[in-house]
Amino acid sequence: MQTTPISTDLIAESNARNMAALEDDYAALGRKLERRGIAIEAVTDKAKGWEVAVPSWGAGRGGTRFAKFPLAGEPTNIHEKLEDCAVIQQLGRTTPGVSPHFPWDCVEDYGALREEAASYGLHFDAVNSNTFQDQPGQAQTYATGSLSSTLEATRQQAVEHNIDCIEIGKQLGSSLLTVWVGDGTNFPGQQDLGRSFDRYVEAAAQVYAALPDDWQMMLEHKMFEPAFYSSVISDWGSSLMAAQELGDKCKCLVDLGHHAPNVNIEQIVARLHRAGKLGGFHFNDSKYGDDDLDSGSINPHQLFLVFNELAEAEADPRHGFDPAYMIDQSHNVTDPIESMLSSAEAIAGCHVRAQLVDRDALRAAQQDNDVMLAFRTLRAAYETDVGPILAMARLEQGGAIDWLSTYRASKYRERKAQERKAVGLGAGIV
Ligand code: AFD
Ligand code: MN
Ligand code: MN
Repeated sequence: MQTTPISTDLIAESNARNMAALEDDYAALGRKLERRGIAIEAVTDKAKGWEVAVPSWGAGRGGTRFAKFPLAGEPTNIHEKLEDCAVIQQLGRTTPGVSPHFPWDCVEDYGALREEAASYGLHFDAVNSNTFQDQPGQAQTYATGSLSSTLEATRQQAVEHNIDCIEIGKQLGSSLLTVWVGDGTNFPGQQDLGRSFDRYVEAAAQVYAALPDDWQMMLEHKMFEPAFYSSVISDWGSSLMAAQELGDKCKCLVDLGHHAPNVNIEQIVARLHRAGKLGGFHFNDSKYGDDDLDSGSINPHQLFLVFNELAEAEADPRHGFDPAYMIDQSHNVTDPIESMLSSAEAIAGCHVRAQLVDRDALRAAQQDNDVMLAFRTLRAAYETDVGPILAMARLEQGGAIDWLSTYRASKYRERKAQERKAVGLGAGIV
């Protein structure tokens, strides 16, 4: 018997009110797609099989370097975060995976935590290590680096923490480790740019050596922040070099916000796929830097273009195709449950639109250098409103057609505000 934080009767009542309109819209879209030779049911089935993991840290209110504004009823520990993730999955039906972060989500008994997640119909996705922040009682500081530190003891501490994360992940049923380090410099001359990369690769190799056979490790690059002059794994080139040196079980993770504005991220996706090193994604959106805004809220077209490359990669797997999809964003002013439902829908929508691209026509137009036809072929898919497909996929899997009004009608957050202890004020991104 699964635990359902939102009343299934409430979902059913809400769906009953929205059913006729959805059936009407779905039938109209079905006829439109049929004219293009596409069977809507096949697309809906594809939508139903698609998943994106949510980050445990995304369940709480995030903040900026200046402030955090807590939300009454926001989760204060991994158990409450799981409950909120269960709400997201119950209503949206695309997010059964939760990506935990350590030591933020440390508990005594990981076997019990895994069962707790399963009781909600959830499982654990990639485990994330944290060597970008010092913890109380920690022997060495990461102030001047972790895996790339000039200090042997600091590197060793960072390696051991990553290995601990693998051990926890095994108990949670995960098979992926994501490594993002804040290592870098704020001053020219502060560190040797070549040797810091050498040290990173050498230390990361010790983590790699601890990976079980069926595990993968993903390196997450980021151009800047917390270091503002240089970062050790600053870009996909550095990430790819390190992943290639480390071995087959190491791949690159693309966080959409970790690039300079206007960088052609979809091309990076195509390049990493070509190299057999496309490990996965952290979805979010940005306008200026690593803003961690909600996926698809600023530049939905870019998100679509990324998914177009993914659909292309899936059709032509080369070395294989199995990227890990995750959300990684910071919700500063919204209810994180609403933001993640909205984001998961935006991401799934781009996945579905990419399925609608007439790939044979696109390739033929590309081959013929028919620029306008190639562009319009892609654009036809982007401009298709796939909302009815997403809503039908939710409905058929027990979710809510209109997740926002259903969630608000449930008064979930108001109830949690009565039950949960208040979180403190303070600043900090996460
Ligand atoms: C960071 C990085 C990385 C990290 C997370 C923690 O994107 O994924 O684990 O956010 O908040 O900006
Ligand atoms: Mn990230
Ligand atoms: Mn980030």
